[in-house]
Amino acid sequence: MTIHWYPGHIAKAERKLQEQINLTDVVLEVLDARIPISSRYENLGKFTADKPRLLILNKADLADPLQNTRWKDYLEEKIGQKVVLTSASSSKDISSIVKMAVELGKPAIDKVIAKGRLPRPVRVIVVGMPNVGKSSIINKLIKTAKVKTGAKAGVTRATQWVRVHPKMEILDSPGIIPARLEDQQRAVKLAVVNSVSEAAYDRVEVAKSLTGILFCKYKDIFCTYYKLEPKENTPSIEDIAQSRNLLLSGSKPDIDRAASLILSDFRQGKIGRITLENTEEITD
Ligand SMILES: Nc1nc2c(ncn2[C@@H]2O[C@H](COP(=O)(O)OP(=O)(O)OP(=O)(O)O)[C@@H](O)[C@H]2O)c(=O)[nH]1
Ligand SMILES: [Mg+2]
Repeated sequence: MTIHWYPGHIAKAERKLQEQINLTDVVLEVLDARIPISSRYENLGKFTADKPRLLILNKADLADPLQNTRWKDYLEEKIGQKVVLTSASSSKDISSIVKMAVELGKPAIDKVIAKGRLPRPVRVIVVGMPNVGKSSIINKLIKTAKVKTGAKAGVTRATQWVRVHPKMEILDSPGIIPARLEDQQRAVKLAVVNSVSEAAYDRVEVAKSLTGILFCKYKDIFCTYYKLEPKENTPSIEDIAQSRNLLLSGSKPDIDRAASLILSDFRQGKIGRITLENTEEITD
């Protein structure tokens, strides 16, 4: 299968990302909790240099709770990065993001003070692959600030910086990391979570791959949801079309509709809370 990618766009997006990161003290790196390996941008360090980073595993509400804990522990213990699990449905994790970011940015502010200048708020940017939830996180941060500061909302917007806390400002523009798609298995997972434009892949192929992963990792949940007999081999898209009564004339299974259904069921969390990658799969 081929999922296409566009090197020209990537070069341009990376230049913009670098410009934005240069303006900040702390980088909030957002991953999709369902694919913490594939949604990670391995070259981010090249752009952030030695700037502190805070990892956010977003869409935690759609991911497997057990895996969420494992991933958080793994990343904190083995890689030594601070991790916060977040989800759109909850605002309580926002205060811990602010607290940690302010802490991580303290050395940068100390430098400002050492130069004899007045202290300023820590400057933060949110960075991540398409669709991981960057705008949602920014909006939640801004909304929290609006609630807190009441009538002062909007005052700090002038220079693209939004003050979300007396000690923290956020760049009101997410750094989008283009999906590099040389690795097709990774490309499939990015397509599954909607990080890749729909025009770039074949839905039936991606649905087949997703079915394979779900059958391997979450056999019972998967088979129960689609009312399939748990057989030895991965069920086909045709099996799912039959089971869901998605038929064309002459009772032929409608594999296009079945593929779309599987993808949308997964994306909406209907099949269950699922994580497609576990810590043992880390290779580097
Ligand atoms: N279930 C769930 N959905 C989320 C969460 N965060 C974001 N979403 C949804 O995911 C979709 C993408 O969210 P955005 O905040 O637009 O993502 P983004 O990273 O800004 O996307 P781009 O700007 O395209 O790169 C939206 O439909 C959100 O409602 C979450 O934690 N849980
Ligand atoms: Mg966005």
